[in-house]
Amino acid sequence: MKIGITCYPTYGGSGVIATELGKELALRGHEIHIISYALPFRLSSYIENIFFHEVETSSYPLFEFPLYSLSLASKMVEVAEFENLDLLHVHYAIPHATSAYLAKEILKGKKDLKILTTLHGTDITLVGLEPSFMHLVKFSIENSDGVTAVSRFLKEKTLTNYSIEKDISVIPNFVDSDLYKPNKNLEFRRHIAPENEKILVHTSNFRPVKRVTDAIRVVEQVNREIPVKLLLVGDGPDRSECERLCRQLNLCDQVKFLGKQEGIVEILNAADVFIIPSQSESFGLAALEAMACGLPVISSSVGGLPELIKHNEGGFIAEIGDVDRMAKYALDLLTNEKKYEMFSQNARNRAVNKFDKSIVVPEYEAFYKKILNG
Ligand code: GMT
Repeated sequence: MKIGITCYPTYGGSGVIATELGKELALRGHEIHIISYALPFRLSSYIENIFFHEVETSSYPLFEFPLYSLSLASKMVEVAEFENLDLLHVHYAIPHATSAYLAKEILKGKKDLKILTTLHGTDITLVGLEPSFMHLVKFSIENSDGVTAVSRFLKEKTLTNYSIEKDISVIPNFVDSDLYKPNKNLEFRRHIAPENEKILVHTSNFRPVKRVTDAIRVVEQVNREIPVKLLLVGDGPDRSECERLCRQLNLCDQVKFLGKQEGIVEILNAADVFIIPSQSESFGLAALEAMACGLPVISSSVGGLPELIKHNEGGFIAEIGDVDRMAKYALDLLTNEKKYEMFSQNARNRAVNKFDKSIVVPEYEAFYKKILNG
């Protein structure tokens, strides 16, 4: 198949899934055309069968605001026509699904360009709910040829919040478990913490929805009982607030801010437990990547996280903001070697058996075929 993929190219789960999907589809012999304003960060080297088309926006002085959605639609038309695409798979509804709809309409009569929209999370649960976007998101979803959501939670939210009756298929996030695998990184670990210390890790974009300060409060409590470090990977609007909290709680030695990092597998493998205390999380790709590396996960009980993490098997789930309980769970795991080993193995097994790319990518392929034949 000849497939166009549009996504946000910078940090963020939807861009990661879109790019990894493109890479895997290319390996399976499909021709992939990525259409975005920059090269996705996970596409760092040349891969056969993948072509990148950059969307440029006009800087004409009359346009006080860049017309990205329109430039994107124009580029979609151009690529679909000249590369003879079979379908366009857009990740994150705003504005990608709307631009795709426009492209499809422009091409009518010349070709029937099929559109598949994958909903990822904040496009539905946060941004899409803003009154200025609500009608646009509903319209764009209803006019896609196929729609997928990354969890049952997100599917239900979409149907109820936007009063949509369209069929939405659930295709979860996936991980390359040959790459994300247990491979204890003792060298890196020694740089971070002495041998007797345990290490918690959290990766995110430090947006308020991630509640990163909860992870710090958990570490404060755990550290009263056993020596522990927290690795914070990523950057974003809440980072300064987190740094301030560490100073206030006298935890500057305990909490290490690593900023944005490329070598996530190595960092995960230097840690013991992954913590994700989010306010809202439609799937939790970062937690899946940690599980694949054999890290038990402590999470909040929101969104799609309970679909990913089996409570009391490969991790623990607590109410949003219940820092006391999260700290208890962390201590339970970090002070009980046998239990830890069992949870670690369960986490890895669940990632491999349910969410490996070899299981999930064929689901997308089957969905493409269904749309093209429908
Ligand atoms: O808001 C974010 O965390 C980024 C966002 C994205 O679209 O890049 O992540 C969402 O999509 C990921 C991939 O499907 C999911 O794993 C994340 O759970 C989801 N984030 C939220 O729902 C907050």
